[in-house]
Amino acid sequence: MIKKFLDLGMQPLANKFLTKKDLIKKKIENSYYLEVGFDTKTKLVSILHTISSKKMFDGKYPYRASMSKTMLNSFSKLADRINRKFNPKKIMEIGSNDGAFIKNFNKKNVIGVEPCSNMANITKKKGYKTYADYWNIKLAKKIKLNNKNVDLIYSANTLSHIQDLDSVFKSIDIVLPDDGVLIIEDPSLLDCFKKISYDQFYNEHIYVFSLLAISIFIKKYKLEVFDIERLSTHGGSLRYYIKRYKNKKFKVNKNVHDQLKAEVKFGLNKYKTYLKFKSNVKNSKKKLREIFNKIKKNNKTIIGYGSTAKVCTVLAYCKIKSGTLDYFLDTTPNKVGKYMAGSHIYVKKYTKPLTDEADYVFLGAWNFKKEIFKKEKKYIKNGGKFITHIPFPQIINK
Ligand code: JHZ
Repeated sequence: MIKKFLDLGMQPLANKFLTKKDLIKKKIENSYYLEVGFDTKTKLVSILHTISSKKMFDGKYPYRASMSKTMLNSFSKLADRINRKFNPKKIMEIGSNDGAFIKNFNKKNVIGVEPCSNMANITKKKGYKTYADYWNIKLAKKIKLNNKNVDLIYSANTLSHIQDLDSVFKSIDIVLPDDGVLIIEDPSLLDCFKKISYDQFYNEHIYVFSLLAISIFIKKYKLEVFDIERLSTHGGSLRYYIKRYKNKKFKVNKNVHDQLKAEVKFGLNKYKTYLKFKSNVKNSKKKLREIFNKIKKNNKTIIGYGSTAKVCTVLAYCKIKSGTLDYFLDTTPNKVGKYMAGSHIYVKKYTKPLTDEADYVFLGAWNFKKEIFKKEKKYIKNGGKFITHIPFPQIINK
């Protein structure tokens, strides 16, 4: 039974940036109700009203994983580990985006699957075989036919974006050989709850997974998690190493049991934990609004850093008016010069480390705090102040 626990109000499609022309023409922007529920039986946490993938993941998709050194490092480290541990013949990545992961491999040994044609074109141009399509049974059959030797499937920050998880795993079942390995990684529900990062919920993120839920779900496909890695990326992610039951090559690592224990100890299996999260989120909203209101009352300026999908949830849920922030800085070419969905805050190109652009900088990309603070150490040394809402709204300079 799915029990609702969070109501984040009406939300725009986070990655639908608007042009100046759109604003002049008063283009109608659709908004969608964002509510989140917990399935007491399957332990899956999902948003309750979903939007078709075609509306969200198209040829204008702006997000590029390569824009962050943190992500590039994480993918290159994983590529080394994969080669050392599994020595695969051929790797398939579901959701290859702009190639941040596959570029670590020889073109002959890796293929990508990416429905956003603009992203798929980037990897195609670099010579990587890329299927510009949604991950489904039809595509899986085609891939199996043409790439008999795929023995490792990887997918980062993608499976949480696909509503029909049965179709996802049926398709994986077609391609994965008996001794193959499946590695998936997505934001972790435990981290999300501990950090009160309610902004992990937006229309693209249909699920925020826990090991608890993944383990239950994959049982029907006779799959099991045999190893995990806790990652700091995207605000705290889990990387799941999965194999078929019949594959006896790998033993289930103790860290899998430890993570399950930690999730149960925190209460991810109980609805009351979800109600506590709801109350934490409400308090977070109140406090963030107070901080912004106080700063604006004192006639100080605020800009944003990182026009993330996540920050759209925050701005809409906390009802932060567009005039509160002068603009957002971002490095992503497809976002720069456009306006953010919902709030219509302008996205300005990041060209150099901060000096005295504003009195306060709101950390939209809070998940890259370490990388950003390293880049902006001079600004911080000179007294520059950041605002963050993670794990609770506050002004920080370290
Ligand atoms: P970032 C996207 O979410 C969407 P977002 C998607 N649904 C998902 O699951 C995750 O990614 C994986 C900018 N930036 O990664 C770049 C700077 O400008 O937190 C990005 O626009 N300077 C697929 O959008 C944004 O911040 C910097 O120094 O929430 C980061 O977006 C750095 C480090 C980033 O994902």
